[in-house]
Amino acid sequence: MRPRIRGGRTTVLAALLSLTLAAPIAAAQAQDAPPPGPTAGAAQKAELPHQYEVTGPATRAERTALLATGVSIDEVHTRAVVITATRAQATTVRELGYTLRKLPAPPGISATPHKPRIKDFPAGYANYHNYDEATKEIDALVAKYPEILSKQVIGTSHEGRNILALKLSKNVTKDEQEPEVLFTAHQHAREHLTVEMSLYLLNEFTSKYGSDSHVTKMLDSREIWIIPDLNPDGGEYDIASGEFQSWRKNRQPNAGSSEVGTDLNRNWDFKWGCCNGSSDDPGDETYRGPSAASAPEVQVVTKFVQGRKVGGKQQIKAAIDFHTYSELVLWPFGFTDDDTGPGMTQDDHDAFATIGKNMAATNGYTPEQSSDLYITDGSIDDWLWGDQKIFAYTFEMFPSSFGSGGFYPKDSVIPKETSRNREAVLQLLETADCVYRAIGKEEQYCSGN
Ligand code: 0X9
Ligand code: CA
Ligand code: ZN
Repeated sequence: MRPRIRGGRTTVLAALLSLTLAAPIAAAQAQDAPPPGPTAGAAQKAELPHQYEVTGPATRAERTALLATGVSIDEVHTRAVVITATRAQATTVRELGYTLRKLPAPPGISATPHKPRIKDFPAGYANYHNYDEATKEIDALVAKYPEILSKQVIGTSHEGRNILALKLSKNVTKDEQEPEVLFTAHQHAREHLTVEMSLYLLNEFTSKYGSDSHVTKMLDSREIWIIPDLNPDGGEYDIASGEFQSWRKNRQPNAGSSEVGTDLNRNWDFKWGCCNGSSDDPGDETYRGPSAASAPEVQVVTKFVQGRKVGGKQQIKAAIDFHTYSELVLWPFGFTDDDTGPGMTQDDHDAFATIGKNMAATNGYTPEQSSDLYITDGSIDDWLWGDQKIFAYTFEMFPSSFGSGGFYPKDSVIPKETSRNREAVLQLLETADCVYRAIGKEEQYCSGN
């Protein structure tokens, strides 16, 4: 067991600690704590995880080994990574012999310390949509475009927020025999730009239908599903205090632990927990949960996707799950370094890589297999492909690095960085009727359709 400062301790316990241990905690903070923000005087505040630049890890094996300390890897460079870690985890990583540099904390609001929870984005981020704002915008679009956009509540989050699936298609109320394509976003709480990506697609596909020929063609011949917010509880928690929490997981409590949350992108029921690509410790950033699909949010989307099987045939052909950051187009598998193997033929791999590279050519992202970064098990794209045979990609959106805003770029980037993926999304929609056309094997794989 390695020592760790628990981030999720109760206020009462923390207040008690601050009474009995005020001096040692103050001393520790003087050494290693982030610069005091506007509310840093509140001693009862739980420790926030923090980002560090780690110099040393240079191979995917070294990066995967680093994950065993419980951190998340947020950025990968040739001989360095950026991680999110607690103070104790940072110490453990230093003990591995790596050099750590603490990065500046994300911004907060310049509000009065005693102001109660404000539940919204701080200054410079006002154009990001919190959960209520996103819901209102979606409802307004559904009201305005009822012929091509419909909304259903497919379930609820741990805290009871609605998880939505939006369908975009001509004759939207009918289930037509058309290739279906799924876009999901916001598994990770702090990756708020991905909700904006969902809203961009909803706005673009509704407002341009009938005027933009490519958009029109896709709505006429495809059924597009958008699940705009997979982790509404985490997203709201991340902004609720007015100071970003760098929160990653959902907000589900863990039995027998004061630590909150499961990493949704380690909780999917395919090779769950198989391969050192996730953690069994509830305090860790990549905690996989007590069992596969234990998170209600993962269950809701799992059932939804399974429900798209008609006559035993999965209607969803392709998918993108949006994350931030690093500007990457990733394809399965994440659980293994192997390019091919059981469940991934050479043709599958070649189609994945070709379509991935074609999409990346439109947005300037870097295309690669997801395990080139580090091993992940229980990720959504591995499940969508491994279990459902859906051509599933992960996009890591803007920025490319911490220096350009990391998880918290200002709202001024939203229009550019969401529309940046327009062509990639249209390409995937276009190719969804036969992904093997990308490698010239339409005849072999798709003639029976
Ligand atoms: O670790 C993750 O879940 C993703 N990175 S993030 O910084 N958004 O947390 C990357 C996942 C890569 N692996 C797969 N897509 N399988
Ligand atoms: Ca259909
Ligand atoms: Zn993510």
